[in-house]
Amino acid sequence: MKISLVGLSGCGKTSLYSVAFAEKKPEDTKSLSPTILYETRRHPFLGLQVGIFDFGGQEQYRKEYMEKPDVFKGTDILIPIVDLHDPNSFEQAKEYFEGLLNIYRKNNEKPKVFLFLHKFDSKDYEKELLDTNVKKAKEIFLDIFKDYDFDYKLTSIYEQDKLAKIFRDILISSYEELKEHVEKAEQKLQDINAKVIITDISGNVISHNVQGVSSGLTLRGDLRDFINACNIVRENIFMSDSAEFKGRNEEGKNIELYIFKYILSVIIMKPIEIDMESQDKINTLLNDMKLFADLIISAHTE
Ligand SMILES: Nc1nc2c(ncn2[C@@H]2O[C@H](COP(=O)(O)OP(=O)(O)O)[C@@H](O)[C@H]2O)c(=O)[nH]1
Ligand SMILES: [Mg+2]
Repeated sequence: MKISLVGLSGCGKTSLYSVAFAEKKPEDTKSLSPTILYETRRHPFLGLQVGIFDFGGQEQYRKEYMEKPDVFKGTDILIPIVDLHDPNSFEQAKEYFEGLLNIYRKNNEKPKVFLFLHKFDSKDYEKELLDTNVKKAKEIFLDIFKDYDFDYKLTSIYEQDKLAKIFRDILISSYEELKEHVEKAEQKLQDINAKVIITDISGNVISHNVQGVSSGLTLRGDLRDFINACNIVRENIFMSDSAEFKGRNEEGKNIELYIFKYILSVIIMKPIEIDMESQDKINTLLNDMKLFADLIISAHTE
């Protein structure tokens, strides 16, 4: 799956990538240097290799890849990014996006489009101006993409959890069924009396009910290592697709890790003595996730 992030220089492409996928703190993006030509990164998600293309937006590069449209080929999801803090750039961004759509037309491709109206925050920017710019941006950009499977999002790197969810939803948007499962799981998690974290095997968080366990899409390093170690045991010692692991200490703290189909992991932290109702809910959730893993596998082989 190829995702292309495009937009004028300084609109926030590299920051978006860094905060959502690469565990950077929003503040740390201030020292990023401008992307030269373009950068590709690979990110595994639910067993798929997701390629993320960050196209440097400076004028000289824009010209260059407009002349070599092959770099845009095979894009499944196009994410055009608009800098809401820079309304004077809107017209230029519009021209750029229209040029891109021309290339896709020529290549006979029709990616899904998620427009990011980005920097939707008042960090170093006035709130009133922001609202005006959102209105203006909607007028300018929303109907460029009307022939496409299109949606738009108001985004900011300073809302890291929301951003991670947006990317997660975009990544699973190609699988209608998966989306329903994620939404269902998300609801269930709210009323389970235990800490639950659902991730893929590489540590991309899909859903959780614990504060502070992830940075963007990425699960905390120690828990990621835990999954990784268990996954190695599953593969080399159990030699099976699925496995479960349990640990406890003397105080009655309990941790369980389930791996379903070498692709999905569920971590549960709970007291040893847990009420029946909660345990029932946990069991239902686990069954659901097992099914979810099956769905992912069959989606891949389609
Ligand atoms: N306020 C605010 N600043 C942002 C946001 N995203 C990126 N920036 C800042 O915009 C500047 C340019 O970002 P960068 O990612 O290098 O832009 P690129 O040229 O499109 O890759 C950096 O100083 C970032 O800190 C955002 O959501 N809100
Ligand atoms: Mg950049």
